[in-house]
Amino acid sequence: MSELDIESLSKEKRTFAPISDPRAKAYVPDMEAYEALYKRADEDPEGFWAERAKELVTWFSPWEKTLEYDMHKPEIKWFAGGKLNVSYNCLDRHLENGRRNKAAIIWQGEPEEDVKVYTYQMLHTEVCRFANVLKAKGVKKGDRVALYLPMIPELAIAMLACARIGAIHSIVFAGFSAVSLQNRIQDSAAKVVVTADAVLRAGRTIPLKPNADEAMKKCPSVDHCIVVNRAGLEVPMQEGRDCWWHECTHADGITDVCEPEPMDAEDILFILYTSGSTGKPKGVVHTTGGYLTYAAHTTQWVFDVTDNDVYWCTADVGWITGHSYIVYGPLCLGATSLMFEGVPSWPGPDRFWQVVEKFKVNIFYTAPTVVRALMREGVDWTRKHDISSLRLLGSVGEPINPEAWMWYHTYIGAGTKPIVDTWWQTETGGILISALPYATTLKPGSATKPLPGVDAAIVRADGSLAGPNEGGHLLIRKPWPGMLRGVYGNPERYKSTYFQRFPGMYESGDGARVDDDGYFWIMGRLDDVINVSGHRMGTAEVESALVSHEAVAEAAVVGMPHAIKGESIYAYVTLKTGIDESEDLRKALRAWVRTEIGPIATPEVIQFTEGLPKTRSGKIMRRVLRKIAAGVYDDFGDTSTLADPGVVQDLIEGKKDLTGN
Ligand code: 6R9
Repeated sequence: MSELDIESLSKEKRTFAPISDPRAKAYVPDMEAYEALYKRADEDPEGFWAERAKELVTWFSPWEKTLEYDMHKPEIKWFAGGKLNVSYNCLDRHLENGRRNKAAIIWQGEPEEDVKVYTYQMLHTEVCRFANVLKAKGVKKGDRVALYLPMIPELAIAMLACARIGAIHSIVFAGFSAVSLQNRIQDSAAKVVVTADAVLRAGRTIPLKPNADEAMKKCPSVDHCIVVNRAGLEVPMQEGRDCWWHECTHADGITDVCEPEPMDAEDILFILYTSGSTGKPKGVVHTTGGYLTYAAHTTQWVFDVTDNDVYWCTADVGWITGHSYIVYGPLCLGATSLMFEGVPSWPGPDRFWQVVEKFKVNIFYTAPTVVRALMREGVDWTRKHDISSLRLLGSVGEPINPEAWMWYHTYIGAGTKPIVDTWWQTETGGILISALPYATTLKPGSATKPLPGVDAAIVRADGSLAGPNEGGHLLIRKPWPGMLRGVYGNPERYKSTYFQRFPGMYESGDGARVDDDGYFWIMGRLDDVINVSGHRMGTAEVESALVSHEAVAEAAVVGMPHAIKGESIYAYVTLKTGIDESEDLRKALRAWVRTEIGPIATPEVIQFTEGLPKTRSGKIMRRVLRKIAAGVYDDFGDTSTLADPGVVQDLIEGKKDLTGN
């Protein structure tokens, strides 16, 4: 890795000092407090986490040992021997502590008039009922239950019902295909599938049950399928296997009384499949005590969620962000979590701000791709609504380029509200690197600093520590409670993916550098780094430069094979609405990147495109872009997770028009 060019790539110099907490209630009120907590957690991690676990979680019986670990093996145990139940912590205890009639979940369906509010008491009742249904279907502690549902309250209810009886949920995002669902059910040998007749999305009704039917044909482990009636569609129900949610929850003998199962801290809470750089998706395993502690802890410190807040995380519960920051973290704290079924662009690009205004949302957590999409539509849409209730903004999923950050800060945050750019992964269970809202000076595009208790380091390929501003592998050197405990059914892959290359440390797969102030700058997945004439460059940084041009809405950059340079830069660029493609603009953009970053970053090819191949969670499928850039038009691998598979053909046509092959 060449250190110099990475240093020269860091152009961003703006800083934003923290505002003081208007309510003077912040958990980490200033930088001094952060430093003290960081030191404390570093010197005595067991003491620090034991304190947090006792404060945030109600335990049926105490643990024997706070932490036992060997990151070489790897084997990690937090709070082993301690007994607790996640659903008890998210529900029952709030019935006694004054929150019984508080809104736990405010659900806004895609149609404006579809709103449901579940108080903690109401949610408790529904969870107990559904837990009893699962039991009646023969589900026992340790059995797997696949949840293939849209963003409806039943999804949260089913998760908590599994947790209540000790069943392991495996949520499969409803945008996944039948084959993807089938693979995931097979890998975990799920006994029960919970699904819905359809998904409502951008005004359309998309049947879902047929996918589940198709998948279940090849899943002998499945005995039962429970179907939520979301859209009133006619669906074929298989006698003996399928039943309607609204019928089985009110069948004879199903009561709303269900004792929570005492679970060991290290019993599995859930499996969530995530894609690696190669091969089939991995079933990331999270356990009970450490995960819950970590989700609640980070929700409290990073989002500063307090009792009176309306907190909205716009992720889908099908991803880890929804698990930790729509359901488990907020509900463990007794907060009010807004769950939204719709999309940001329908019926208009102001839908999010309309929802913020309607419920007076205080804390708002979304993804950079959303920010860029809304930025592209222009600021007038945000001005249609009173969004002054917002006091804290968050970002997750990919590096947020400084231009998008500035837009978010200026137009959504009124130039004053803190933005927490949170770096973490499915595997980490919760946020590892992030600003703390009232303590950290912000730098647009930097996730800032590791949270207390997170020992993050940047190392070179040979394992030695990288210096300031030198890009390298982002590793975590000590265990934290939320970390994954395995790859389901595949201990070998668990070890080889995360703990082998740098023995004794967790390898995130991301590249990053730390600047002179100790701020972390995530450069993206290491496989997204381009090597031009031996110069290594983060695709994110080139994209960021492109997007900072006034004509550009979005950009994706990949490496393409080059006879002399090894690799050169290929940029896919989406222009803002109303801007025309032209050769002059192409030249202007190349010049722009040259002046923003330097000649080595000049794109060899710029292809204008209407859209980029994005997964439904908003991640750009770079693998596909790399192939097209290289002129390889087949063998794209699994593209079933693309939101709009048609984009691929458009890109191929565009490439051929541009380069003639
Ligand atoms: C939570 C989540 C994980 C990957 C991760 C990294 C990227 C996430 C980021 C970020 C820069 C941030 N990523 N947050 N990159 N800044 N704030 O997204 O989990 O779906 O497993 O993705 O996303 O590359 O390695 P997951």
